[in-house]
Amino acid sequence: MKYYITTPIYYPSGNWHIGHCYTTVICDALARFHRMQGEDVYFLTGTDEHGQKVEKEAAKKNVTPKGFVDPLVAELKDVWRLLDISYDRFIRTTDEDHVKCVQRIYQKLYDSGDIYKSEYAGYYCTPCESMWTVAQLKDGKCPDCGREVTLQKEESYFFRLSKYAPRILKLYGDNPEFLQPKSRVNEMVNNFIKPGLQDLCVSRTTVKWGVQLPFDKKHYAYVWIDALSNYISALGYLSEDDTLFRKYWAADLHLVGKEIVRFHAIIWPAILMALGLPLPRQVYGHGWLLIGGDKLSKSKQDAVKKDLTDPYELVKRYGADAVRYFLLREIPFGSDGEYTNERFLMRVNADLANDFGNLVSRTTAMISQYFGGVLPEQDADEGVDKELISLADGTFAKVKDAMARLNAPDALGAVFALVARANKYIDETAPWSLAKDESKRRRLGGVLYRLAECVRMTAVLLKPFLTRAPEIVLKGLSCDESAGFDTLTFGRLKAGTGIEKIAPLFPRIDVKKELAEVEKLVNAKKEAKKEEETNMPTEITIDDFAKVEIKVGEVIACERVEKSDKLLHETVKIGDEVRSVVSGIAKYYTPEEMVGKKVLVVTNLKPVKLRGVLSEGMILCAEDKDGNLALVSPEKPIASGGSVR
Ligand code: ME8
Repeated sequence: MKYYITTPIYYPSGNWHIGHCYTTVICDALARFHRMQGEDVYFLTGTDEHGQKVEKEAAKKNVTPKGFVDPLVAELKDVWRLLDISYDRFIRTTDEDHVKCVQRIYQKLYDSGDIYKSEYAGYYCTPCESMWTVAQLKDGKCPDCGREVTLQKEESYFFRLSKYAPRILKLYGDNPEFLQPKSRVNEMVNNFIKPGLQDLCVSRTTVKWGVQLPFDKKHYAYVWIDALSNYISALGYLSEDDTLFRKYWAADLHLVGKEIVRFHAIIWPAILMALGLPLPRQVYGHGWLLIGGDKLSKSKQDAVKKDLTDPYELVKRYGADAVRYFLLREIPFGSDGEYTNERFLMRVNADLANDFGNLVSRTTAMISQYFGGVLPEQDADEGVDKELISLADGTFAKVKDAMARLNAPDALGAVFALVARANKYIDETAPWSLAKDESKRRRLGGVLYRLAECVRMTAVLLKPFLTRAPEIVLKGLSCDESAGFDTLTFGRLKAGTGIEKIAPLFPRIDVKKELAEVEKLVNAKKEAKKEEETNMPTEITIDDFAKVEIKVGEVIACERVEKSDKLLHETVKIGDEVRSVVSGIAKYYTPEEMVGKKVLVVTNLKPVKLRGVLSEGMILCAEDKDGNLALVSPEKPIASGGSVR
């Protein structure tokens, strides 16, 4: 069986935060789970790089859009590497095969009449890359993010979205699995479909950082059509080699944040219908990580004072398993969840360091202490043993059921119920007391055998969720680290197996102390960033620069300004005009040296009087950090009055 799962493709925004990791970590756990079930999994993620936002940011930084996004994409890949994200392809919308595919999709839709030419007037939200009608605006601002929108009018191509409204409604009705959780269906129907779906503007002439339309080179693809197409372009749809497409399409799951359900549950199925392709089995709109009640976002992140949101730092301090575990366990699936470092640390401490870590280290330490690191034999089961064994045997079914509902918190809840039961079993059986009585040695062996089995089964069950600890545990139990779900029956460990004493897997964190340290770190980082920003030259646009008028002048007379040891008074000929200019260069040039020099003069400064002398311009000089000063002059002879560009 195949399983095709996708994350949304990320805007290369930089400032990556823990909220960004949410969708991808869940997808990774699902991909790993299905692989372990023996399915043929294809897991896709990537970046959404075109559009006005990138075009503008790159222009501000004076780099090409590609030059702007490349380092941000490299950073994101690094985050995924740190979190052990096991994607099969990382697609970039700037990849050549993707661009070609988008062009072919447009051509196909144009040829079939689903794309037509008309004129667009609407309100555009650049950060969201979304177009809105006036009726959709909220207090004149973007209804999604509340920011300013700009009125845009242009000749555009449109996709016949309205035509597909009845089929989309029927899709929701006939197939409740298509869009989950259920509440999102009502949202789509009431907010978007019922008020009337408009045809969608799918081209731009003003934004050039995008995919050029094959049938009209003035036009570039609307970023959302470009972006959504990644789910099929990555598989080679409409390419010379579409083997992957034939094998994996349709997607089994598009997991997305709830704010982009609209694109995935209305526009995307309509495009697929128009292309005559099968529809994804499911679109799931998950909730958000909140901070102080709001969605954790790039802009919000700058206001965070206490909490560490940077995935690099979090992985560096607590490890990939801890970050993955928190994301998978703490946020109720389908809802929003508040993120704080305190919640993070409490969760990791309680479940990983205390419950799981303790079970592993106590069990292996006792086998090492009482049996020299050799697994004893299981004795006849008593009532308390039977209860533990039946829980261990039944846990996989619960995990499987939860994962079928995509519910990692429930799946982990089931695994940790087994961990808790095994810890309780240690207290109930008190192996340290059994060890004191030689006649109970067989019973002691049986107890430790059962505990070792629980540890082994827990490690296998945790493999889709954690990527480091299960391997260490399985190695310590002399088990094959690639052990799959088929090993999840109690009693598979052989007596006589060598068992290593496993060191604590997760350090226990002193939460109070750690929170104080984290707060210091967050503030130090903020200060460093602020300093970097204030040291950066303020950026101006080319239009700002164009406001400054600079001309070539010739100094025809010069004298010292009375009672000043700094100022010289020059008479400068600029073309046909003669101007009086005062400059603070008396320490560097004598009046005699100045006469006859060609200089550059800022000519549109407001005139001022300095020491009573009129100054109608400014002579440009260069100054180094040692305080040397030199006039700036044209490098070749050039007539006075010439302008500087
Ligand atoms: O939307 N909590 O990209 P994106 C949970 N390029 N999830 C969060 C989050 C938070 N605080 N912040 C972000 C885009 N995410 C488009 C997608 S797909 C054809 C185009 C999640 O970089 C967000 O919900 O804004 C989404 O699933 C993912 O990060 C990428 O968001």
